[in-house]
This record gives sequence, structure tokens and C-alpha cells, in this order.
Amino acid sequence: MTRTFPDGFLWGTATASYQIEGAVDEDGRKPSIWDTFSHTPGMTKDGDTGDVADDHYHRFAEDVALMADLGLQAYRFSVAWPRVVPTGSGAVNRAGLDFYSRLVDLLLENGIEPLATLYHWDLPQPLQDAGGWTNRATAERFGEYATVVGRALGDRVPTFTTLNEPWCSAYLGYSAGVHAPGVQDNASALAAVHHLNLAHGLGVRAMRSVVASTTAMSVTLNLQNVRGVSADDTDAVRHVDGLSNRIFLDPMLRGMYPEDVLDDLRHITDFAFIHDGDAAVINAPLDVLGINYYFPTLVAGTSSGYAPAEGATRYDWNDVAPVPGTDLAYQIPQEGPYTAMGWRIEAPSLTELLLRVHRDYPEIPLMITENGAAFDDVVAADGTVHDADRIAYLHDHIGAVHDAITAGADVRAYFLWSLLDNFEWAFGYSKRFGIVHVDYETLERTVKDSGNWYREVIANHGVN
Ligand code: IFM
Repeated sequence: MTRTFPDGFLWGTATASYQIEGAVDEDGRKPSIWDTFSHTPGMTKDGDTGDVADDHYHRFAEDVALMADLGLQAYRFSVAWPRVVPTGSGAVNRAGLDFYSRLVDLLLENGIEPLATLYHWDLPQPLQDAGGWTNRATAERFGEYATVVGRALGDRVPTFTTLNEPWCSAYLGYSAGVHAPGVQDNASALAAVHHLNLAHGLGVRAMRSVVASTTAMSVTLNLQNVRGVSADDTDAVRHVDGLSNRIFLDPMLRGMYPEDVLDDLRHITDFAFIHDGDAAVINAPLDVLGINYYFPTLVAGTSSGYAPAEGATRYDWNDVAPVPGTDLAYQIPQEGPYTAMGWRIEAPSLTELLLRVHRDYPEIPLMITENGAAFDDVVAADGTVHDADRIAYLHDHIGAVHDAITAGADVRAYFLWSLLDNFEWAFGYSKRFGIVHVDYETLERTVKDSGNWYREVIANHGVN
């Protein structure tokens, strides 16, 4: 029996610039914080960097042909800020814009709808040297950069997303320190949250001033379905939900920060970085909300008797670890089954999350802008990858999206993460999320079983 999706529901895949492009010093691109971070000894697994990655910058035509072969209806990519405005402000690099322009044209020629993300973590290094996301000026520079991209691509890209997962930029980058720029300071992370929110609002406003009124504006949040270990952890759940979800959703969609979350955090910061008028800027009207989902979140309060393992960070899934950004809650290990990231596999949690967002923010349509799984793929002698575990994960999660739609959630699209195996940030090339295998020696692409399976899902407009 096929679980058919509504007419007009879009099937796509997603990628991000630093994870696939390579060509980091070509045609005028300058360093981003991820160039600096990945070249700093000890910051990524085996010292891996995005210098070459999938070499998509040179092979994008081959990659679009692959997308067409898979029958993709849409493709979500990100624009590298350091390719387009190489030092973060001032001079625009025409060659960088031309690359994305050619990519968009080729997608359209192949009947694939482009969705462009403006910021997927590759902040130009000079902006970091001036404080990065702890500095309000970075949000203003983002608004200027958004105008540049809007002018260049707005005539052909129907949907733009401002930020990808500001949770990661703020908390993994400035609190846990496991992502660029590698800062470990909760007060800095909270300043980063606000400046990312502000950048989002300024970006939407800037875009709208240069694109057609039919262009859709969105943001992508990695929202978390937060649960407590026991009934005693209700307040920890409220707190972590506030810190992870509502601190972005409420200002963006309701024009105000959640008071309970600000009250929780006043011992960390006085929030002087929130200026009069910011709430209205952040509340710029949106057309659709992008949600990235991979696994559920389990937490306990810090007075619950758990103790974090020495030096444990958000990346230690088998240990109790601090929830980044706060000293009031811990992340608790969960039972399997797991993906190769150590993330618990639980598809119904995605249905729960979608229904919760639909209940609390009913006016905004939703799209899944990322969902997928890393597994330890085995390449057979003939080069094929029989990734039944990835197919099972995708099948169940696409089914979970269908369940949410059946129960009333307005979900319009599903972007599978990821088209290609790629640079998985601090994990380097050790984790493979692609439905297309990439041989990092030869850069040869081979469609995995999951890619062939996804082609069928798209053709059938649903899963069995
Ligand atoms: O690879 C990342 C992506 O860049 C952002 N969302 C989660 C993915 C898997 O970790």
C-alpha cells in the first residue's frame, strides 16, 4: 500500500557549500571560519578539511546530471558567503556569484527547483576576527550580503532560506566549541543567538527589497523534540525546549523572546545586546519554515543526580554531557538503535515534532529541509553500496512525515540529507550521509541502493 503525499509536495536533496565545494582559494574565494578551524590541529577528525571535499565546484554539472537521473524535483544548496563577498563586507566577487548563477540555470534547465540557503556556517574569517556572531555588526553585514545574493539569483530562485541551524552556529560554535570558531563561553553563545536572529530578520528584509513579491522567504531550524528522563525533569524539558526551539521560533514567528527562557539565563548574561526595535526586525514575515530532524533529545536537570563525564561535549552521545548554552541541564544518552553518528533512530519523534510545531505555530507551512542518516557503508567489489539500513531509516522517517500530514500538519517538501557523501564538520570524511557514494581518492560518484530507492519514492510520490 502506498502512502501517497499531497499534490505539489516536493522531493529534493540538500547539501552545503563548505561540505561539498572544495576550491577554497579559487576565483576570489577567501577563508571562512571553517577553513581556519579545520586547519587548526586537533579540531577535526584526522585533520580533515574542506579544501577539496567533493570538488563540486568543478563537477557541479556532473552532480546536476546525477540529480536529474534520480528524478529530484528540488535541490537545496547553500551559497558560500566568502565566495560572494570574500572578506564579509565591501567588494563583491562576480566570479563567485557566477558560479551559483550557472548552478541555478542548470538546475532549472533540468526541471529542478533551486532552494538557496544564504548561510550554512562558512562565515568570512575577517568578520570572525571582529567578534563573529558575538558582534552585532555581523548581522548588519549579513543583511548586505543577502541583498547581493537576492539581486543576483532572485529572478530564478523561488525560495530562499536565511540561516541553516542557527542552534549549531551559536551553541556548537560558541559554547561547546566543537564547531568553528571553537569558542567555549555560554554568554557568547547567547549573544550569538540574538545576532543570528537579527541577521535572519535583516536578511529577510534585505531580500524582500530586491526580489519579487512571489519569492518565498524561510529559515531552517534544527528543532528538537525534547523529553525528560523522568517526570521530575519537566522543568529541564521546558528550559531546553526554550533554549533550543522557542528562542528562535518565538522572535521569528511571534516577535518576542520567551520570557521564561530569558529569566532562566539572566545569571549568564544581562541581554544588553537586545536593542529596542530588534524584535520587530526579527519578526519579518516568513512564507515557510524549514525543519531539520535527525534524532530525539533526552535531558535531565543538573540537580537530577546525573554528572557529566570529564570533558564530555554535546558530541559524546554515550556520556552525560552539558547541554550547550546552559548550566541548568544535561543531555542524557539514549537507547539504540543508532546511526553511525551514535544518534538514536526514532521516526515517530519526527511526527511528534511536526505536530507540536503545527500546533504552536499553526500559520506557517513547513518543509523538512534535512533528514537522513550516516551509516558505515560497505563498498562491494563492483563499487555498489547496499545500504539497507539507510533505506530503512529514510522509509520510516518519510512515513513519519506522512503521519504528520495525515494528522493535520502542513508539510510541503522533504529534502533528504544528503545528495553526496561529504565533509561532516568535526567528523571530517569519517561519516557518510549521502545517497550517492563519493570515493575521496578518485572523487567518483556511485549511486547507492538508497539513491535508487529514493528515485522510486519520488516516482511513486510516496512510500509503501
Ligand atoms: O551535515 C550536517 C549539516 O551540515 C547540518 N545538519 C546536520 C547534518 C548532519 O550532521
